[in-house]
Amino acid sequence: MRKKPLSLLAAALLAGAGAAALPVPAAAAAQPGAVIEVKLSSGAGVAAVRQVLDDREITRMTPLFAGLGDRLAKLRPVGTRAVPDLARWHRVQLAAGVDAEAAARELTALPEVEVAYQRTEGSDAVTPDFSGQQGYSDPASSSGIDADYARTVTGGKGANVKVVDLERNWNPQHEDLSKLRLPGALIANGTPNFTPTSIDHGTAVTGVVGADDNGFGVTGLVPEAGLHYTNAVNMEYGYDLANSILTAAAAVDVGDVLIIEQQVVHCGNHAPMEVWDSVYDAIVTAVQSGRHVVEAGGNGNQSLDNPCFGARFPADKPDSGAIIVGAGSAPGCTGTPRTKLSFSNYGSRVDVQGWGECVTTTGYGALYGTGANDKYTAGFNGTSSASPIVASALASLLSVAEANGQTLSPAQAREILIATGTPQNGTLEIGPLPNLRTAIDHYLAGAEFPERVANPGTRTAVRGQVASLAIQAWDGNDDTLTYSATGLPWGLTIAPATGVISGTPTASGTYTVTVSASDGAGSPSQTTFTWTVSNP
Ligand SMILES: [Ca+2]
Ligand SMILES: [Ca+2]
Ligand SMILES: [Ca+2]
Repeated sequence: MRKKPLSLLAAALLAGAGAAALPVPAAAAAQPGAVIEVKLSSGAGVAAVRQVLDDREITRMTPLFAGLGDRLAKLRPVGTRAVPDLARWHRVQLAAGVDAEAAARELTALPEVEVAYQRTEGSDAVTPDFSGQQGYSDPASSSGIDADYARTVTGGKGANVKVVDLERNWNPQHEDLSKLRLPGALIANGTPNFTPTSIDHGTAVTGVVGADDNGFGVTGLVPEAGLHYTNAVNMEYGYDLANSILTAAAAVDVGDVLIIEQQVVHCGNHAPMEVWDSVYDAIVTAVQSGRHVVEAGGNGNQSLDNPCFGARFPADKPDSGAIIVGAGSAPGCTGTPRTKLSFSNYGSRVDVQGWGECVTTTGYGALYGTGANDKYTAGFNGTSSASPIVASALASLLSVAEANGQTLSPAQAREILIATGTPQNGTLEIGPLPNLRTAIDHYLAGAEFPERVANPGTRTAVRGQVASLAIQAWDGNDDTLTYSATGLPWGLTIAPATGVISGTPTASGTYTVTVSASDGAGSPSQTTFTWTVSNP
């Protein structure tokens, strides 16, 4: 840290007694008054100005164009049209405290004055404020996540959490993304190899989360959150997302948030990245260590309940713990708000939705842009635009909880967002839209949140052969859950404390099984599935 220079006053005192009288420090001088530009009437003299303003009110009065001197002569008119008489213009510097508006009005009223007005200053062409177009921040009644409300709650701007965006490229030089320029913003996975064509994508995602709250451009939903980015591609190994996840998770703390902004083709179209086994294991590792993972649901218009993805998504493995995000329609864009957009993946594994269209943020440039670093769009879309909206809602909730001395677990936070969200429209499942007002208010009030049990999908077993299935359920309070089941195949039982069904089926047939998980409050959560036991 640099030493603060001595003030003039202190320096003069140190020079010793007998030094010359101190000049008035600049800071103590009066603020300058306003400037009025006056154009006198033809033939009138400056004495007219003195009819309105006396010497105490005027600091200085000079001809406005006097400084040009002989150069004005070079601007000889070439036509016959009358030219302005520039000599009639004067610049009046008012003393501090003089009412410029009143002075200009009185001057204008004089017959000797043609026009008089207070000089205003022009400004650089700066980016307009587009925050009014960020409808996703609006209250739930307008199909937003109500970050507007969250900003009024201690911690609600995200100050207590970090958010890491995992993808291919960003523009850290963007005028509205100063946080990407902070030391440590890049959490590098190896030597980054940024994909040039992806620069707008990461710029748009990070803008939704953390664009500067500075009066121009856009404002991030959690503008006080730590904003970081991790490259999915590196010089050493090429595409390396699984390592990106673990690198980012290790660089942040328990209770922080990762966003996976990538998708991969599986079962014929785009799917969430966790269908890739190494990515799944990386996600599970991150979530089990208390990091929250938000994962784009993918733009494949596929049901994740399709058996191609396994009896349950993905590949019949347990729920990874990531929050999988679907893309819902935005109000005033293409359809009924909060319905599945045509391209969005859907199904029971999709937890919550965000706006998948008409998202105003940094990057691209169709809304505004004079150069590479001041581009904005009003049309960011896909599960790519939905995910940072959900991640921001999550970060805000987590940060409010931290402000109250509590670190929410990934399961707990996911359940709160689901339980308090604004229900979706339409029947193809993309989950509710987070509603921060309800989530935060209920959390702060110590509300009871429900448990939720996942459907394990259609099961098969063979008579006489050992079978096992772990039922998964979660609770917004992290309450201890008790499991029970009806309709199990003969020979199978469920462990009340763990939800593990096990045993050896003794009779073939098709069984309709209903499992329940209860947190002891209200009614239990139930799900029903078919279990077919075949003969060996
Ligand atoms: Ca801004
Ligand atoms: Ca509960
Ligand atoms: Ca319950």
